[in-house]
Amino acid sequence: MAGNRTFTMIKPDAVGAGNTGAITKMIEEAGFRIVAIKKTQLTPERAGQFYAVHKARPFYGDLCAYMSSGAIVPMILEKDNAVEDFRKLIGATDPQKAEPGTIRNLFAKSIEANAIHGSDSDENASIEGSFFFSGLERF
Ligand code: FUP
Repeated sequence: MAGNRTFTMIKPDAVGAGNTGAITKMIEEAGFRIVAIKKTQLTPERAGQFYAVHKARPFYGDLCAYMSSGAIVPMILEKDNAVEDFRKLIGATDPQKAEPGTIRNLFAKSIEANAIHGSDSDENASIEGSFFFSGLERF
């Protein structure tokens, strides 16, 4: 059965451009409840841990440098079918391929600076949420 929570973070390009409010509004208007939210910044080491799955990829070094270059806004979100519905709301990794009206289509600058992350499975949503937040049982 599909889970009802996913994890997201607004990335440094979108936070730096002042789009945190506009993106958060889109997320809430799409029916997601914000369970947890904060503003923080990753060190290159922490960014490397978060994206460890991509360690062997050619873009890994640049990605870690970029993801630690400015503030991010991680969130845990709740909605029926959260992971799949959120991936639809953000659109394809490459903003050139993202459907019109998706968050990446509207706000991303490039495939690297692509405005927002969305977990790709219930299991990763749980792992990634725990990377930034603890003590959420009461929410
Ligand atoms: P997504 O699940 O859509 O975030 O995409 P991936 O897990 O495939 O990639 C994670 C992040 O790596 C992307 F958000 C941006 C970065 N990336 C690149 O910088 N270049 C690429 O060619 C692919 C991904």
